[in-house]
Amino acid sequence: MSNNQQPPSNQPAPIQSPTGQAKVGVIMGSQSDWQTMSLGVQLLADFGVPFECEVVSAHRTPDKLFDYAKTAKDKGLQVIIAGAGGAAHLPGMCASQTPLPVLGVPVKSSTLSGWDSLLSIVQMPKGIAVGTLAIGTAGAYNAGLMAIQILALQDKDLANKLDDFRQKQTETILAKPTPGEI
Ligand code: RP5
Repeated sequence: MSNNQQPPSNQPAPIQSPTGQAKVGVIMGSQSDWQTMSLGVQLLADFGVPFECEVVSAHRTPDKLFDYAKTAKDKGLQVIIAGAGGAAHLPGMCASQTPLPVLGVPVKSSTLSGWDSLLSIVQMPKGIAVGTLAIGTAGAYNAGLMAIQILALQDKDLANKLDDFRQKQTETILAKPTPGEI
């Protein structure tokens, strides 16, 4: 949220993490990113993946970002999802301070429709990696999905849930092959 602004009336409520040690850390540059980022967080909750979620700004709270990234692995996180818009340096700077995989979500900005966010996040220099997702809500959702896929490599129950998820998704599409059918 920008200074002196109220949160949007359609701002989603905070999402409760499933109990247990947080495995995914979700950070975003502003309260205003929550509208987008909540889609991925909801997916984590739906899959029963414990997460933690926090506003951390690369530019406005740089010390907090460095502290977050440097301590993330030791406190048990396995994947970080970082969403930001505009001059979106959060994912890259986070990746520079942690060995954990960082998934970057370019939030759709009002001025440049997220092109600024996308290019800021995707053009990482060789040697520090950020896995960049699509602009906006699809990217946020898929960041949650990709985090689940990473965790599922070591978690059979989660892998089974993913198989079910994909099967149901396929069936949903196959069930209505006629364009325009509700
Ligand atoms: C970025 O600036 C944030 O990630 C957000 O997408 C954008 C605008 O932030 P606010 O002005 O809404 O706080 O740092």
